[in-house]
Amino acid sequence: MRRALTRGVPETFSAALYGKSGRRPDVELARQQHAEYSAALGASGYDVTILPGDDHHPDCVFVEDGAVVIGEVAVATNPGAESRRGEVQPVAEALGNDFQMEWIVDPGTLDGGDVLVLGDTVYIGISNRTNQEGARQLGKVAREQGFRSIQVAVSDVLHLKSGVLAVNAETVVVTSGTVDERLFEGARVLYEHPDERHQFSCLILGQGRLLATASSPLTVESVAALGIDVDTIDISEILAVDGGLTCMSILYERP
Ligand code: CIR
Repeated sequence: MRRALTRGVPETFSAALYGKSGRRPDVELARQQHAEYSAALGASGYDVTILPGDDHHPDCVFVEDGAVVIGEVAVATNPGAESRRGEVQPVAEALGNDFQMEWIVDPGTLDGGDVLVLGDTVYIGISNRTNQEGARQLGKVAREQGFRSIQVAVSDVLHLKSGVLAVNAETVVVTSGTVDERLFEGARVLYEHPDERHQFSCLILGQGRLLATASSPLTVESVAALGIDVDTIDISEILAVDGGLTCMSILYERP
């Protein structure tokens, strides 16, 4: 069965962290957009579990940052932002029903948004949130699960997946200047259209389908030209606080 873990938008979402190009989001609109997102996952055949939002953690909707599934294990993270550490436990408990759990521990820090799995490679971003020790701990788990791991320096954006996202098993879309795309050897590299910088985000839904941001039509056009079936969704309030489409869920498959 294909499962999706998501988490509701808390009342305090307008206090979510955001960087230099961000702004305070509208909570009601974010809730509508999150409901549409969860509905899109359900319509694609996922069994969706929505954990309740936690008003003490404005960023809790970004459930991807709390845990990473690699092979047969789920790794609970140690988020780089102190204010987000308390988000991890409920996510780990939910995944603990389906997976053996591992943990990233101090002095290692790691956010799930810094982890991109492509084929048998786990790319781990070194960012303001994920440090080398966190990447080392995750790399060890990845190797034990039969993957290789590669560290990627991330500039100008919050996470690795703010700068590079997979649109299928062999293609990535890169925001120029955020990562060294030569590290993705073997993958086809497309670029986010320069007029849509930091607007493109996507989530592979499986069965040849992709969910992508409505705010990046030119980039979506270049992805669709590869023969990928793309549905679009408006997530303006999520993008406002440096979120994207991968960050609102953890997708996995269990028998
Ligand atoms: C943060 O700054 O931590 C949140 N406002 C956004 C996190 C987005 N996470 C992700 O893309 N994996």
